[in-house]
Amino acid sequence: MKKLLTTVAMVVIASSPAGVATAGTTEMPKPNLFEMMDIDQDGVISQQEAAEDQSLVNEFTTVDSDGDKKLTKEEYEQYLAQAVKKSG
Ligand SMILES: [Ca+2]
Ligand SMILES: [Ca+2]
Repeated sequence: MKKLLTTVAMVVIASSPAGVATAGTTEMPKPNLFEMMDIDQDGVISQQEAAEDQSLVNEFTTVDSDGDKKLTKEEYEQYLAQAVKKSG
């Protein structure tokens, strides 16, 4: 009966949250992206931090709608929304 236990354990692992992530991702907001980009966690993305994302660098001035050379979460989310539209 040990074999059955092993099978059950494997099924449990397979259905853990890590496996769920691939299912049903039609329109998921990604709030963590901003935190990932904001390396020094000062609440804005500097041009240096934006260098992680080449397409963000290319559009930095466009995305930075108030022209302070920093992207707020709001500005970055607008960029993300546009990027989603483009990738269609
Ligand atoms: Ca920052
Ligand atoms: Ca700005």
